[in-house]
This record gives sequence, structure tokens and C-alpha cells, in this order.
Amino acid sequence: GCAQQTLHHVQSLLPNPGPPRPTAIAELGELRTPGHAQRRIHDAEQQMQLPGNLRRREGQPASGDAAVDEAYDALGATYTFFWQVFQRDSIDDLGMPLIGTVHYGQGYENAFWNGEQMVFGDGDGELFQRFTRSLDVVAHELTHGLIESEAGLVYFNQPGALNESVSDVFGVLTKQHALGQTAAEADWLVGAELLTDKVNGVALRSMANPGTAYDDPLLGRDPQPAHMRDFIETRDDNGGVHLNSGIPNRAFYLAAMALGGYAWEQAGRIWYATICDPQLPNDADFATFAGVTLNHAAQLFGRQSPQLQALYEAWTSVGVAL
Ligand code: ASN
Ligand code: ZN
Repeated sequence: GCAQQTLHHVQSLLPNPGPPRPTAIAELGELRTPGHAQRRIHDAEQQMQLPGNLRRREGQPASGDAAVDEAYDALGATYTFFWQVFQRDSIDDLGMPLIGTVHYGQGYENAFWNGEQMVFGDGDGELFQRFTRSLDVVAHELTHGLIESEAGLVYFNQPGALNESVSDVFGVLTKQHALGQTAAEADWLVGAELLTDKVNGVALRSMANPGTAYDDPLLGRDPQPAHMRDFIETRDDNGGVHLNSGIPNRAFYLAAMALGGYAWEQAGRIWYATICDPQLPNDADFATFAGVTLNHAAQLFGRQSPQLQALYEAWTSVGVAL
């Protein structure tokens, strides 16, 4: 888990930590070097059998298939983000291979983490284009795996919406890191590359202004609330996990904007410590999660810090009572 983070932090504070040392993974009986992704991209060839045919392994040249190569590059950028910023070695922090399958199903309009690997549809070309086009979507799916290794937030009601929100948070942070964007420069959109030009909209979701990503005759209107007063009680979508995630998404956005600079350096660090905290229950509701973010802001930046103040104001502005 994230316990290793402390160790790596100490190492990186030494005058010359040197290159990462290979370590033996007991279960696998093999040597591996932290700091390097181990990617494997498969092709389902429009079927729904997983993982499909292996099309590109770590170190192999571009395949020429856009979806294969986008998945390879995006998983690499996601690995790099978590390694460089949090010294985290893949999904499980033990160098787990990053396995992705593209061309899943026919015109399949989604992407997902299935508990073992990431899966990407091609979209039908009418509403959605292939899901590997968006780095933040690829990173979102990988983050579901990471959350499963750490907080284990159950995928239902408020803990499920937190699972979704944290995946959006690290999804957009991965993109911001890859582009070198500050909080103020970023668009805070999830899936900005996915909608076809037939759709009246800009993305799948907006973290800055949940509920405004699209308004379209075919797709309908972006249903996300941005405040607890608009919280949606439903049994659909695992209890509205992709709906109510708008509320913690906006809290993160507000905190990151108040703090300025690169969002992964302050707000991101607090969120990462929160999902790695064994004290965070796997059935945490928004208020419990918010409380744990405040604990970590205090621990990382101090009880009188502007970070703690900004976070308190962010949660309060979206109606999460502390
Ligand atoms: N794209 C969706 C997600 O990762 C798929 C799902 O609902 N599990 O949240
Ligand atoms: Zn998700």
C-alpha cells in the first residue's frame, strides 16, 4: 500500500538517491525495477472476450493501430504521473502490469476497470469516438484499480460516488501533469476528446461546473449536481455514482483553484493521502471523506495552513457539512 510512499519520500530526500534498485517480488520470483511501467495492450477485435490478442508489450514499437498505441501511451503517462508525484509503483504499488484491451465489442460506448484490467470501447462514431482518445479517461479507469487496492470504496451510493470522483480527480491530474498545466490553465473536463461534433457538448463531465458538460437532443442533458441541495437519490447507476460524484468533484476543483499552482502538488497530495489512509472506511460518505481530507491537510501543511482553510471552504461551498 501507500506505506511505501514514506520510504520513497525519505529516499528522495537523500542527497543522491541513485537509480531505483531492483527488488525481488516473492510471489513472482522475479526481479523488477520500480519506476518503469509494464504495459500489455490487447485487441478484442470487436468481440467481448478478455483480454483478447496481445498486440503490444512494454518496449515494443508503435503497432500502427491508433487505439492500441493511444492506450499504450496513456497508460505510460498515468504510470509516470503516479510514480513521479507520489512515488507509487503502479495500481498496487508493487509494479502490477498495466493491462488494457481495446476494440472491445461493437460500437461499445464505454470504458471500464473489471477488477483485473482496463477495457476500452471504440464508441459508435455517432455520439462517442474511441475511449482511448482521452488521457483522463484512461487514467480514470486505472485509478479505479488503485482505489480497489487502497480505500476499497464500495461502488454504491455515496462511497461509490466518491470512488467515481477520486477516479475523475486523478484522471484530470494525470492530464494536467502530462501537459504541465496549472490549476488555472486546466479545463477540468473529463473526456473532452470523446464527443463527436454531432453532439452539443464539450465532454462527459465538468469538474468545475458539474451539470454543464452537454445538453443534446440525443444525449440529453448533463445530469450532475454540483451541491448537496441537488443530491440525487436513485437506484439507477449503482445509486447515482456517476451523478453525485459532481459534488466532491467540484469540492476538489474549488480547493485546487484556491490553492493555485499545480493541482497535484497540494490538493492532489491531500486526496492521495486520504485514499491511502487505512482510517478511511470503505463505506465512507461525503462528510466522512471530507473529514479525512481535512486531517491530511492539517498533517501535511499544518493546522493553521491556508491549505486546511481552503479545503474547509471548498467542502462547505458544496454543502458538505463538517
Ligand atoms: N466508464 C465507467 C466508469 O469507469 C464504467 C462504469 O460505470 N463502471 O465509471
Ligand atoms: Zn468510473
